[in-house]
Amino acid sequence: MPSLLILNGPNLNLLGTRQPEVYGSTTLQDIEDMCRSHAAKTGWTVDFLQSNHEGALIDAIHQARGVKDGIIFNAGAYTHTSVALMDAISSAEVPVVELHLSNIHAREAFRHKSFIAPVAVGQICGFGAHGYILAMDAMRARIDG
Ligand code: CA2
Repeated sequence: MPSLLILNGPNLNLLGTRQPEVYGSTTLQDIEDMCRSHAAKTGWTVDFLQSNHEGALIDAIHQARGVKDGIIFNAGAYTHTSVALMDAISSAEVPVVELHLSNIHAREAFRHKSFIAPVAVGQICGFGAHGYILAMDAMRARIDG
């Protein structure tokens, strides 16, 4: 069974509790449940992790090396700032799909820049919580060839 890490960055633990007009009313727990149920249907083993700490996200990427078949990564605001996360992905040798709930390209200019995009296999954004399912299917298609 292919093994997937779904990794979520800073402030995503607040989903569904604030700014529903931007991020929707789905909580991160709802998203985890949705991903686990999709994984059970499609034959994935899934680990789901959220951290507000850049170093913890880097550690999770390092630990995925040689163990996980893919990572779906919503790096939150670190997307737009973190060379360290970009370097971690580059050295991990695990395919990463970059994921955002909102369409970062339709928002403030500072959100248009992604340090994750150049080292990701692709980017999904703007589809809200459903984006996680799209990302899982995209990763699966890539792994299955
Ligand atoms: O659209 C996305 O998924 C983002 O990664 C979300 C980040 C944002 O900085 C990125 O530009 C795009 C922000 C996550 C914060 O989530 C909150 C949820 C509820 C209340 C406050 C923040």
